[in-house]
Amino acid sequence: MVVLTNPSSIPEQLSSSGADVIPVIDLSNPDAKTLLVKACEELGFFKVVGHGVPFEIISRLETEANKFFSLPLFQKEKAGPPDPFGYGNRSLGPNGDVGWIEYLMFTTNPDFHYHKFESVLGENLITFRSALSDYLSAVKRMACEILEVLADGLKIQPRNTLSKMLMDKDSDSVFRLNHYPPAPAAPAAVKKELIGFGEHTDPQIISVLRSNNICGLEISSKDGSWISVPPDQCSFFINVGDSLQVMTNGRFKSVKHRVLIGNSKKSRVSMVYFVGPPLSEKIAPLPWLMKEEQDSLYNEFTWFEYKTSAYKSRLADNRLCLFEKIIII
Ligand code: GA4
Repeated sequence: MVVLTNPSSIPEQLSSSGADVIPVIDLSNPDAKTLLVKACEELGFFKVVGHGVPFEIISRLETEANKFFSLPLFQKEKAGPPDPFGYGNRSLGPNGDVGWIEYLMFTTNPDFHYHKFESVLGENLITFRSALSDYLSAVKRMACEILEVLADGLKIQPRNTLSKMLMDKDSDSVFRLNHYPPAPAAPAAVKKELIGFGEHTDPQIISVLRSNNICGLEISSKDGSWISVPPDQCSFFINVGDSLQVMTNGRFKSVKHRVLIGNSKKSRVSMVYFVGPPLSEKIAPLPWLMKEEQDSLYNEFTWFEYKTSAYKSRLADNRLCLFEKIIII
């Protein structure tokens, strides 16, 4: 199936290279806290270097992902359909969205039962699980550090105010392995706008993305133009999600992003850790960030309520507007 954008919208969708505009933050830099806050306010997106995650851990999981995605379709389908965990192909979410993608979704809960994968992976399940679990632990540690440095930058105390939602045993974080196959043979003009993952914002707190060196990710800038993100297989990219936008009362921007399939003959493989709070967590502006008499822009809700509402929406919908306060002047 070929997924095309509406041709009439192509002129506004031209993208520019983000090489100069995407902040690159070294976590070991003493100024990291100030730079993180600035990046979250201005773009809602940044690249992390000096993160301390060994490349060996990343490449082991990439190898396992490649092995899985190169299996015949009928085998992979045994691990699907996603409920929302498991294998998915073309279809994204429960409401009719599609993309040029296949993927695996997992909870990050270490007790996750892999029975859906047993018959597909056979003996390789042990290697797969070990690569996945090492990756999740390393990235969780890094995400925790980022959230603590962010809390420092925002002058929030204690510094685990944000990270405790990730470290909580009931944290509702999820992980996805995406495989974007090369575009099918088609005239160049058609291939140009093949959508891998349509535009959307992430509902969670932050998302931690790593991909191989194939381009395709684009983020939306303040003026609505698309910025293409030069891939970097050694770094992580972080985007602000809807929940962090609410917790900062709109100061941080939940960044709209999408994946387009270019002309590469190679697949794009990405791994995304979506940092989610426990289901019962109240998502509301953090009191430290509210000036006297400042009103919340949002009605209070729990992560469970937001997630439930998100799963009823289409990918490109603005999910936060349902929770915005109507202010009568
Ligand atoms: C977007 C961010 C994450 O990939 C995700 C996606 C989820 C899914 O693929 O099941 C959703 C999408 C995402 C938001 C709206 C709903 C749910 C697909 C969709 C159409 C795993 C998530 O948490 O929300």
